Amino acid sequence: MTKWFGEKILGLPPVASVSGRSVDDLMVYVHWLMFALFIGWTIYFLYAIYRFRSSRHPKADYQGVRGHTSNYLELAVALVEAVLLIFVAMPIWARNVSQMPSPGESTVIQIVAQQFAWNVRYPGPDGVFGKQDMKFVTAGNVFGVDPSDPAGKDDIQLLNEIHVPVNKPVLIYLSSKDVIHSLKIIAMRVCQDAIPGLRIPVWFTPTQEGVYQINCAQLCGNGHSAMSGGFLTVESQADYEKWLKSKGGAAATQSFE
Ligand SMILES: [Cu+2]
Repeated sequence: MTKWFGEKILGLPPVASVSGRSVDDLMVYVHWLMFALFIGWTIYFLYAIYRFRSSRHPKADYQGVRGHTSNYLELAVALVEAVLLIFVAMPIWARNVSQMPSPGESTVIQIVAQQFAWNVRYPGPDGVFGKQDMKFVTAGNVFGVDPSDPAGKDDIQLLNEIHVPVNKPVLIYLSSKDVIHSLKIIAMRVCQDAIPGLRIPVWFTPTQEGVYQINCAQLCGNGHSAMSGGFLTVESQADYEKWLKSKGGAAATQSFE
């Protein structure tokens, strides 16, 4: 019922991650509450038009309402809102920030946003990211990779292109090179600000293969809309490995040396 309401009535976009369903559930609950309020207010509006019509009340009553029903109704609405916030919204958030998957069981990716693209970095075949330091950051080395660290030699750096295997947690370390951007992948129900100087972890577990658009959810400059040129491809483990291998070859030409 919740799923049907979300998809058919609210028109929520397809969800393709494990935690995405609970985000949709919350949106559906909030809309149910709003629907109940809409019905309630409409009934009250029509009742007030009829009850206080001018033929029955030629002179205004300056004292107004005397009962406490409206107070109780207000209180009931606030109570439902509190329940949604404390027992639905907060647990979703708590799960997302406190139950991060370990890097060992995840596809680990670094992303540095910039005006107006997404820099993506994989640890390469050895599974280890090369050392990074602010002092190495240049226009061509946005991740500040230490050129002397052998672990960084096979790292793969890409633009606007993320591939991940399906049904495995994806752990992204997100940052920004210039201004505040926001990594938004609607199908994964993920949205996280990318802030210069901070490395913020964000994670999701994709459940459906496909190609999903990435958006920037902060108005970051005049080319802001170009950041929707980023795509997330969710594929089988075999396809992912094949893709990674093909990029591994290309990585040599993108070496920072
Ligand atoms: Cu942006």
